[in-house]
Amino acid sequence: MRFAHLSDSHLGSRQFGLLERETDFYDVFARNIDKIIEKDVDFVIHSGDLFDNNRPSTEALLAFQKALLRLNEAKIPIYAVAGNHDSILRKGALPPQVLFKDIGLKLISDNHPMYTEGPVLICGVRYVPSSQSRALKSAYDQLSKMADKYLKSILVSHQGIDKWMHEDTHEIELSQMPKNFDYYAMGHVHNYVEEDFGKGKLVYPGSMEIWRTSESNENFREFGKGFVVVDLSYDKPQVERVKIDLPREFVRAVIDYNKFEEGLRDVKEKIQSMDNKPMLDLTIAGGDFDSADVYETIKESIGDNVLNLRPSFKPDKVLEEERIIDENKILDPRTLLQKRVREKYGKEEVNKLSIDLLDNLSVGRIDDAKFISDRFYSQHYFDEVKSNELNNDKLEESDSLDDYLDKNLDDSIEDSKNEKSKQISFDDF
Ligand SMILES: [Mn+2]
Repeated sequence: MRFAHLSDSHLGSRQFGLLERETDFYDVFARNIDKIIEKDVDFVIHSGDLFDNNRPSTEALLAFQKALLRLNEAKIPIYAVAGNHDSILRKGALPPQVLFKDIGLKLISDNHPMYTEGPVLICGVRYVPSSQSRALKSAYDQLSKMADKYLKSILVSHQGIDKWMHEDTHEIELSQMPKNFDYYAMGHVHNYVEEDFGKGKLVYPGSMEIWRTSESNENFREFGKGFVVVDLSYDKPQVERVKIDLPREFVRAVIDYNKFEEGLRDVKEKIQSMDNKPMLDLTIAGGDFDSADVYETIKESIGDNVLNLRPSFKPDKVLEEERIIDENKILDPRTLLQKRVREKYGKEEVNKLSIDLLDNLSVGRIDDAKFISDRFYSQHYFDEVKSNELNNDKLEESDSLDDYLDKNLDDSIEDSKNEKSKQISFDDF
C-alpha cells in the first residue's frame, strides 16, 4: 500500500502582493497533483495549511476544487487536517475545508479524528496552539492507544516539534510524541525533514513553494520542494522524495560594490536566460556609495528582467544608529513581547499565550484570539474552580479538545467500519 504525503500548499498566498506569485502557488499545487496521479498511489494525505488563510479567496478554493475533482477521477481519496493558517479555532465555526467534504475530501477533525484504509489507521488532530499543548498531548495519547489495534497506523498532525523549530516557537517536544505509529505525517515546518522515529518514519514534506524568501535555503537546494511517496509494505515505511520544479527561480546574489559593474553584468546574464522572471534577493556590499543612486542603476539595468527587485545595501560606512539596530535583534516584536512577559509573569504558559495572541491578532484573527484567551482562562483558572467543587456541571460543558476526542473516537471508528465493512487483512498490501 502506497500513499502520497504533502503539506503546506498555502493556496492563495500572494508573496509581496504579487499576483504572479499567487498564480505560482496554484501552478505548483496542480503540478504536485499531476505527479501524484502519475505515481498511482492508493491515497493522499495533506497535513495542513492547504490554504494560506482561513477565509480563502474564490481562486484558492477553485484551485483546490480542481485538484480534488482530478483525484476523484483517478479514484484516489485524500485525507486532510487543518493547519494554523487554515483553521478557525472558535467552536462551531466552519473551516473552509468543509466545503469539500461532500465531494470527497476526508477531513480529519474533532468530529472525525479517525479513518481506515484497509488495514491502515489514519488518524490525527487539527492544529492546536502552543498555549493548549496539554490538550494536544492528551489527544496524541488517545490516538496512540488506538494505533496498537491496527496493523499499520499513521498520525496526521500540523504542529511544530522543537527539534526543527526556532527557539520558543514549537508546540511540542520530540520526546513527547507518541512512539507507536508507523508513520508521522507532519505539517508546519516548511523545510524538508525525514527522520527515523518510534517504530517508523517522521516526515515534514515542507512547503510546496517558497513561501518566505528565507526558504530559498540549503535545505531547499538539497531536497527541493514537492511531496513524498510512502510505501507501507515494509517493516519500516519506505519514503521516496519527489521533487517538483517551481515555476520560477529564486536568485540570491551579493555584488561587491568595488566591482559593481562587473557584478551587475553577471547577475543580468544569469537572469536573462530564465524562462520566467525570477525572484531576486540582491545585496550590494562593501565600498562607499549612495544607496538611492545604486538602486536607480540596478533598476534601469535589470528591473524588467525580475519579478521583484528589493536589494539590500551594506556599504562600509553604516550610520551609527543603523548599526545599533542591527546589533540589537531584540527589536523583533515577538522577542520583545516574550522578554517583557517573562519578566512580568515568569510563567511559560503565559508566555505561550502571549505568542498565540500575537500571531492571531497581528493578522486580524480576532475571533481566534478570543477563543484562545477564553480557553486559556477555563484551563488555568476554571480548574481551580473545579478543585473547589463549586461547579461540576459547568465543567461537563467545557469544550476542550480532550472532550471532543473522548466523545468522537468511538463514533469515528464505527463510521470507518461501516464505510469499509470488508475484513481488514494483510492482503491489502
Ligand atoms: Mn505552513
